[in-house]
Amino acid sequence: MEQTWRWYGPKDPVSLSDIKQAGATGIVTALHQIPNGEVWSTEAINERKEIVETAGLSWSVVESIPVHENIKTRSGEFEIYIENYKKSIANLSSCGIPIVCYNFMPVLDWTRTSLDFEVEDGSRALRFDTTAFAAFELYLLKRPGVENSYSNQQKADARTYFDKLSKEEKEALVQTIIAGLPGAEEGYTLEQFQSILDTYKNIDSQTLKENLIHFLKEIIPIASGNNIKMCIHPDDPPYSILGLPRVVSTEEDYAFIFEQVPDFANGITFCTGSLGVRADNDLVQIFKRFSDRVHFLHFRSTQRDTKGNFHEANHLEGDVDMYGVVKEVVIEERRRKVEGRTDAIIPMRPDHGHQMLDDLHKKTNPGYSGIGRLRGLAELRGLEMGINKSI
Ligand code: DNO
Repeated sequence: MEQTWRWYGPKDPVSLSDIKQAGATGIVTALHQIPNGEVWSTEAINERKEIVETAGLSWSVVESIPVHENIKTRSGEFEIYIENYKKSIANLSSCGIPIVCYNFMPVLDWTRTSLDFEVEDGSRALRFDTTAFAAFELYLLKRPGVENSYSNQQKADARTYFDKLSKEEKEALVQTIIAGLPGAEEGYTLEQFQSILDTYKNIDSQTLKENLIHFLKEIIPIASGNNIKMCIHPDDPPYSILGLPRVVSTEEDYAFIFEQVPDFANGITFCTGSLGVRADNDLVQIFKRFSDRVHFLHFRSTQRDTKGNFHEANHLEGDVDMYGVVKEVVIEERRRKVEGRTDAIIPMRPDHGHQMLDDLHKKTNPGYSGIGRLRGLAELRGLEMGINKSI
C-alpha cells in the first residue's frame, strides 16, 4: 500500500513536515477554496502540487472534487456543472494527478452527532447516535414528515434526550450536524438546510440512482480517456437519514453501478469505516468481488450496536476485520504486479483517528488530528508488513 495522508491545505494545523515524520509519502488533498461546481484550473492545481512536492511528498489522490447538488437532483444548472467537472478532470490529468475520490450523498457529506465522545482510554472519538439525530430532526429542525421516520418508542426516547439538553448542547448538536465536517465543503443554517432538503421531495432512491448513472456516463469516458481513476466513496452512515435516499451503501449498490458503467475508471474508495457500520456488509467479500476497481483505501474501524449507533474505534479494533481486508489488499497488489499493472500499489490513508495526548488540548479538524492518525498509520503499516512476510 502507498501510505498517504489527508491534508486540508496550507491552513491545516497538521503540517506537511508532520506528515513526513508520520512516515506517509503521498498526500490526499483538494482545492477547498474553489466553490463547488467551478472548474479547477491548471494554475490552481499546479500551485498546490508544487507546495506538496517542495515538502518532498507527492499528490497521490484528489479528495474530493465535490459533486454539485444540482447534479445529484438533475436540476438547475446541472449540465454546466457536469461540463465543469469534466474540465477539472482533464486539468488534473494534464498536471499528472491520477486518482479522484468523490461521493454522491444527498445534501450532507459524512454526518456525526458528537465530535468528542470519550472512549474508555480517555481519548475522544466521533460518534453517531440515532436518538440524538432523531431529537435534532424532530425538535430542532422540525422536518415535515419526520413523524413517519420514527416509531413511538424512538420518539419518546428522543424527547427524553432532548429535554435534558441545555441551550448550548442543542446549539452544538445543530452545528455538528449541519455546519459541515471537514471536507464537506457546504455548511448551512437550519432554514437553508430545510430548503435544500425540500429539493429532494420528488427524488426517491430509484431517481437518485438514475442521476448517479447519468453523471457517470458523462464523466467516466472523460476520466478513462485522460487516464484518471474515479473512485466513489460509500455513504456515511450507510443508511438513509433525513428521509433522503442513499445509493452507495451495499454490495448490491456497487454491483448495479458497475453493471451500468463497466469501465475500470469507474472505481471504489474502499472505506472500511463507512461500509463497516452495516452488519450485513461483508467487507472481505465486497473487496474480493470488486478488487480490480479499488483505486483508493480509507482504513478505520467503527463499533456499532444493533440500533444504528456507532462510534469510531481504534483502527485495529471494533467491528471491521482489518486483518482480513489488508490480507486481500496484499493479494490484490501481488496479482496486479504479476499482470504488470501500473496501479499495483494502492494508496491508503489512515482515516480519522482519536483525539488524544497533546491533541486533546489543541483545536483540531474533527477526526483529522495528527496523533490519532499517526497511531492508526503505524498500526496499519505493521499489520501490512506482518501479512506480507507471512503469506
Ligand atoms: C470523512 C471523509 C469524507 C469523504 C468524502 C469523499 O472523513 O471520508 O468526507 O472524504 O465523502 O467524497
